[in-house]
Amino acid sequence: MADLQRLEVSFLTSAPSLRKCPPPQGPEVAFAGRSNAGKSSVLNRLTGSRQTARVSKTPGRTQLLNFFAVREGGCLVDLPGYGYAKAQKSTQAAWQESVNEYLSYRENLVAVVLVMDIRHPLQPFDTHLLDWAHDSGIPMRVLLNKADKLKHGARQNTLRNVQQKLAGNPFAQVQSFSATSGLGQAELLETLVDWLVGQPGSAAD
Ligand SMILES: Nc1nc2c(ncn2[C@@H]2O[C@H](COP(=O)(O)OP(=O)(O)OP(=O)(O)O)[C@@H](O)[C@H]2O)c(=O)[nH]1
Ligand SMILES: [Mg+2]
Repeated sequence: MADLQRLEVSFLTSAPSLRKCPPPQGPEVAFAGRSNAGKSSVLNRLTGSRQTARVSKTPGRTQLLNFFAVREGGCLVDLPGYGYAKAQKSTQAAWQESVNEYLSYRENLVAVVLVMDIRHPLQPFDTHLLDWAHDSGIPMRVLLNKADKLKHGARQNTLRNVQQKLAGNPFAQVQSFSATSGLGQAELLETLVDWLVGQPGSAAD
């Protein structure tokens, strides 16, 4: 398990709301973040398949909560992006409501991967989610995704800045990532496996 290269997942179901989510089975890790930050691309990178989750150049691609069962145990959930301005206001409100509800009440949610574009870190939605995770004691891995878009120095500067800003939150860890190049993949995989398989009541017990 230590040198796992990718996660084997199978699509389970899509849900428009918390009520329609599948019955909890094992620990769940959700991928949250602003629209277009690369949540679905990160998932595809982790599974080694471009087909796991739908990716688009147009923000607002993921409009439902998409559940993927992980072979080793537990589930990954691709959430609709926050702040997609072009969606109809009513549609956007419905997605955000379903995401908020899911994050607040999903009983088997054990951790969140917060995906940000490294060029635009810590937008209002991100800090809101980080505050919520801090208050709820939910572990969070912050990904500075699209790191391939920055040179090494700029990447390191952003990483340091974000680390400093989150220094007071013991539940949040930050890392650089690139869904395109695979940078940071091994580090993230190790954490995910820990969350999914290292939990009481999961397949490893
Ligand atoms: N260069 C680069 N582009 C990326 C990376 N990750 C994602 N992208 C691109 O960013 C765009 C949005 O990616 P998605 O994975 O669909 O983003 P999302 O966060 O799932 O978006 P929503 O479903 O709208 O919330 C696509 O054009 C991706 O190819 C990355 O690490 N590097
Ligand atoms: Mg998506």
